[in-house]
Amino acid sequence: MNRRHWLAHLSLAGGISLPLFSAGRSALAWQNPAGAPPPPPSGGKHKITDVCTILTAPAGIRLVVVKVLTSQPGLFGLGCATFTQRPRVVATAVDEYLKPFLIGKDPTQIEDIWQSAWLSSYWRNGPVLNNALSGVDMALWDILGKRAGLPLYQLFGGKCRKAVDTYRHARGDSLEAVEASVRNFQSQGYRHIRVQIGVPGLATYGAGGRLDDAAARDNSRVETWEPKTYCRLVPRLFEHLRTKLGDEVELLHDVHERVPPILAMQLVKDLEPYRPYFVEDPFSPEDIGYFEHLRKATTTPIAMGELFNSRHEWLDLVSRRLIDFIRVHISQIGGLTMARKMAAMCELFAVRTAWHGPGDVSPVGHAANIHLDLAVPNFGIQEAREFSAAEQEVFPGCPVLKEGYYWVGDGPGLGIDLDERAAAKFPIKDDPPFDYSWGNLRLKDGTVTKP
Ligand code: GCO
Ligand code: MG
Repeated sequence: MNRRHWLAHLSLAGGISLPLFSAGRSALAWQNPAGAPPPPPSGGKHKITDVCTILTAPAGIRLVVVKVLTSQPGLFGLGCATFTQRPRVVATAVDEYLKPFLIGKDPTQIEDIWQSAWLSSYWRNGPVLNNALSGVDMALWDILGKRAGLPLYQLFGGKCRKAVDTYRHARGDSLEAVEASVRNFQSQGYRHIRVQIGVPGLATYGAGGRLDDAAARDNSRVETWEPKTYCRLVPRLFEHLRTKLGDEVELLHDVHERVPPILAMQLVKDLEPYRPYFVEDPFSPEDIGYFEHLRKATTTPIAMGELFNSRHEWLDLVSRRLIDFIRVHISQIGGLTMARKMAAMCELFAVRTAWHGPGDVSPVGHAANIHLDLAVPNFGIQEAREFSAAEQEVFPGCPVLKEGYYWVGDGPGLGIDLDERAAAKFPIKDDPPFDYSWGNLRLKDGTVTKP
């Protein structure tokens, strides 16, 4: 078989991890009758010629997008590498470290590039390096799809569903305000709605923050939080919503890890009679040992994972069936290559996917989420958001929301573009260089607490 056919075989494999290069000669005989050694992993005709990051904030949130260019004129890929709290560090990891490692390599060798880039820093698994790797990884999948002329969901095995069911965020400062917000989403066709209620006088996650001292220096503006009132209020919110809205609507809630574990256990138990679709992040990654106790205490479905980086954080939770939804930020775990493996493993343990999809996932990252959502059998739900006019200008081909479902086009690859000129109109703000509210949430006595 000549070299061209060899490459065609690789493309057809669509990135499926066939052990082509580790197999012995006899295993390869059917493909390579002449007995010539297979080309090395970087032996393809097309090469990576450049890798760069684009930092942009069309919706005011700092986004990091990676672009991988190839020797084939006009063929490039895009990937999301957004770690909004530290965007410039990710850009450095891509521009200064991954780029030189990747130039000249074959962009179709996605698995090999993932494995080697991951090991290329020796120390691995952090949010910076994983996001950088993800930007490259998604871009390589995008390139593969464009070369094949197929949308990514097709390369992942084809659609398991017509579109992707989503949830949106309802919020308010009173029971009635949250109810009105839920009704508003229902009237737009949403069936799943996350509900968050503000605790009067406290900076409550998901319900509008309260800055205590707007006159203070940026880096010392404290927000105040105490968990007990919140833990009493949320079950009352669910009771109110079930009474007013009935049983059909699926209600979700995000604890955002900001409650001491034993209070979170009580809260999740107290919500059980109102049948939440899931309760998210009841514990922080540091308190992971509590999940087995929670499982014994309640049948409320649990979603977890947006802060996870490493497989060591989720393997045990999944294989011991301690959670129901895996909710990682795909770029945080290293991109689509790792997320596909995670989804496959979760499928075997009846854990469903609910990829993280807030404002600090770029439209490119949302497109990646959706392609995977379409193709995995164990899809659960997708956190969604509307894209502003500015975002649509910067990212032509943004996913579309219709009647509560996310849709992507059937263009090749991720099916989304980046207009670099438009992106330049929305530079990321360096003053202040990041959002100081992280790390400044404190209890009334001044003790710092999880955000
Ligand atoms: C969610 C999240 C986010 C995070 C944010 C941090 O469930 O959507 O908890 O809103 O707070 O992504 O940067
Ligand atoms: Mg969350």
